[in-house]
Amino acid sequence: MTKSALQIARAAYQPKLPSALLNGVKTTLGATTQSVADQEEIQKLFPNTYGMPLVRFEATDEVTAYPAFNVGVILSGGQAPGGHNVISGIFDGIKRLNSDCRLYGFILGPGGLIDHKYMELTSDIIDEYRNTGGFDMIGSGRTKLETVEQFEKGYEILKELGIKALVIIGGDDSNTNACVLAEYYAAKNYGIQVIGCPKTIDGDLKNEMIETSFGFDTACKLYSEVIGNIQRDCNSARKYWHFIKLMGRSASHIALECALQVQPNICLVSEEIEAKDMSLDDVVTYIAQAVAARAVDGNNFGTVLIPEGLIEFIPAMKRLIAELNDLLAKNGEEFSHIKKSYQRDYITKKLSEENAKLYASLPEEVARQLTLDRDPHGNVQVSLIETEQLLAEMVSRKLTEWKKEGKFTGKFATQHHFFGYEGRCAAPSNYDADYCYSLGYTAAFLIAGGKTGYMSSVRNTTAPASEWIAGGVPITMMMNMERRQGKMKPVIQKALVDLNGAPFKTFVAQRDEWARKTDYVYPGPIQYFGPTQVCDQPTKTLQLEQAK
Ligand code: FBP
Repeated sequence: MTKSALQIARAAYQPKLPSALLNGVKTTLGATTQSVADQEEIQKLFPNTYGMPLVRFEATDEVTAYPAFNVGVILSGGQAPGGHNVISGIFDGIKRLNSDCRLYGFILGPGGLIDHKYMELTSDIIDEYRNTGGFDMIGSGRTKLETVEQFEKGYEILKELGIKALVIIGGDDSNTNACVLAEYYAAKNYGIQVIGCPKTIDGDLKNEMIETSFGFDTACKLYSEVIGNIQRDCNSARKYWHFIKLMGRSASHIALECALQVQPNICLVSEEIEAKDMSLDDVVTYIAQAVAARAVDGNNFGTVLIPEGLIEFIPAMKRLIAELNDLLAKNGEEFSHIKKSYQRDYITKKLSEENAKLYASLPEEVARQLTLDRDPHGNVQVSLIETEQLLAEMVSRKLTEWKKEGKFTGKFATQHHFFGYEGRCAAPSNYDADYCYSLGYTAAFLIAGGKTGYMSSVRNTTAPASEWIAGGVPITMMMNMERRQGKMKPVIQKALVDLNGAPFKTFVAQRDEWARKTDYVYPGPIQYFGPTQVCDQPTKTLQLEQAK
């Protein structure tokens, strides 16, 4: 495999570890825990893994000898920078406990466990992937581990390979499934532990004990670099408004973090739009007003950051999408035979008055996307809707009207961008390289300590790595009951942007100034070598959240 110069140099980087994990490690148990809500129901569903204590690892002079054991690892869901370092952390951690320990990777996500597709991860394989981005060492997948048949198929191969513990590296849903699996194996007395690791660029798997999900840091830094470059271009040419959609599924953490890093003219935050019950027209008017105000100063350019999940958070759009889902579920067959040019008319006639009006106001292409792009469950795939284009077109229409009324005197030309996939497999920043390696290492100690149903937790990460706090959090502690596909289910509570939190408040305090002035910041590319204030800074979100 041909390697870039950076890849070669970066392979030698030794990720930093909390000092508690460097020599002898002692386990301290904290108080017993409760789920964040619905305690009685969650306790009933998880009789073996509910209420367990918090675990904290501390340094000791005594070094314990452990018998050899085997571990399995799965990468689940979307890629996030640092996944390979979690695996190398597990590998180095278990080898330090006993050099005869073995690590097996299941191929292409949870599906590999069910289909018995795996490979042993030996030191030569691990060394190839240290500090690299991507999940290509073993691949990832989105198969959900949720049925007894799947658990039993998994057990067959785990038993065959003599695996004592399985580490599932995933987001909120994958870690929920990890906990269900832990409970199942515990109830069956199979002697197999399950440990979770918090992964997702979306940043929405966090709580009191999990400061951040890995990958968020690198992905946001990469997007901020590119947005910064666009801002410089935009401030040089002074002729375009750039509409930039950012990945992140429902939560707006990525958009907000990028805004804090680059100081754009506008950043929409879906959670705020929902809380204020804003309509699509309100959002469009808000942007158009900023464009018109800058035009008065002669600035016919700017940047607008848009979170991927925005559409779902506009209450009126949510209602329209729900009605469209039902309508197409009922009339899908008939609809598919209607000529393209009549399809919009057909839908409009069948919709309720309020939704018909909104649907009619949408640009042609977006209206088409809302009716055609559906997932296997019959839902509109909102991530495929070109929100950046939708908003740009609607703002343009509004400004044309305002021009006639004399309310807008400037020019309005647009460019659109979507940043997502290019950030998910970037080489992990020092923060993610260290954090992920520490998460993996911590998982190894949780396994050695016989823990199951825990998520690996590394906290205090705004301090130097030596002061990071490593331990484990019972996954049931993060759960509540939510309606999923018509049924109440125990799930890890998703963390959306907290409108009372420091990151959002900091943004709000400055956004009006950013909107009117040109106060761009150009963060530049992620630095892997150099002074710590350039290379090791965590995200602004984390710094603001952790500032005491
Ligand atoms: P995870 O939640 O599994 O980490 O995935 C994150 C994500 O990148 C979202 O931001 C995005 O909406 C989604 O994956 C895209 O999914 P896919 O990779 O299937 O296109």
